[in-house]
Amino acid sequence: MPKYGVNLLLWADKFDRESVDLIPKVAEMGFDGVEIPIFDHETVDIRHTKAALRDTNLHPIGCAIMTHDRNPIHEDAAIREIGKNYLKHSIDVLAELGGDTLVGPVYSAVGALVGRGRNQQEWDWCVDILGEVADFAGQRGVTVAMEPLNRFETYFLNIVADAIKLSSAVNSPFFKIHLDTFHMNIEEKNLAQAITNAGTLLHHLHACENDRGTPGTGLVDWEEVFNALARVNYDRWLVIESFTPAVKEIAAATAIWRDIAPSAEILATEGLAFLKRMSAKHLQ
Ligand code: LER
Ligand code: MN
Repeated sequence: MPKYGVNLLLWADKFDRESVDLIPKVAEMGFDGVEIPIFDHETVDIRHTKAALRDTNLHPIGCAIMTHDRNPIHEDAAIREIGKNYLKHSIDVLAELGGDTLVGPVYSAVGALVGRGRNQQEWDWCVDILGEVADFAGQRGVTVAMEPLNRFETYFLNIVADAIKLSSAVNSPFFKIHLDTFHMNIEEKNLAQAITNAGTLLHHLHACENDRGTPGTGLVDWEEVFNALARVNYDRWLVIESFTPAVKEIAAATAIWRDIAPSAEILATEGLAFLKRMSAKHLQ
């Protein structure tokens, strides 16, 4: 059976001492794990986070984000190096918290669009850096799963077919694929086929509605999605990732301009109940 998580970006735009207090709340809602945005290592309070995870029995998943000044495909070698070191440091932080999965668009800065598609040089830089990062992760018992994003957030990786290519170029058992049904709904021709093609490379799933509202209330064909997850014997994380206008920085970065659910709590609890119902039906 899969495990269920929610990304803390639903309530907070950074992970600091204050957001550690969200961990018991997530546990009370019935989740098995919590996806922690490891955006700024300085703000992560390792000691309190470990204590909260231990007390609640929640499992941590790390979520990384690349920015303009830490970007594995930037033309400035110093910025590529900062991107690589940021990923390694995130892996260390996650391992210290007891986690084994680092997810997100680890290949390029989110929102960096350059008016063309990716080029071979960027691909080669990315393969080199992610290869080194995957080795580093493997030595610490961590797997990195890269997330294709829609065309408005990245030009580097939009579809599963390209994620499979990147995975085979990096060629590491510690480098896999993270899919997000919100992005897939924009980019893929067929969600079920894309999941089936990812197969055993699929390591993490953001189970998100087409409008990032409560899973099960929109256009995503969840019957098809869960049928495909069953076909590939998926038994890893199903994580709800959404954002609200109240969390201003993340809302701006993800273009959330209106309420897409009655509240963050309703989105999380009703979304979780829906995912559990779908799993019970399809994933035995
Ligand atoms: C952003 O659109 C997203 O899906 C996140 O998982 C990446 O930061
Ligand atoms: Mn996502």
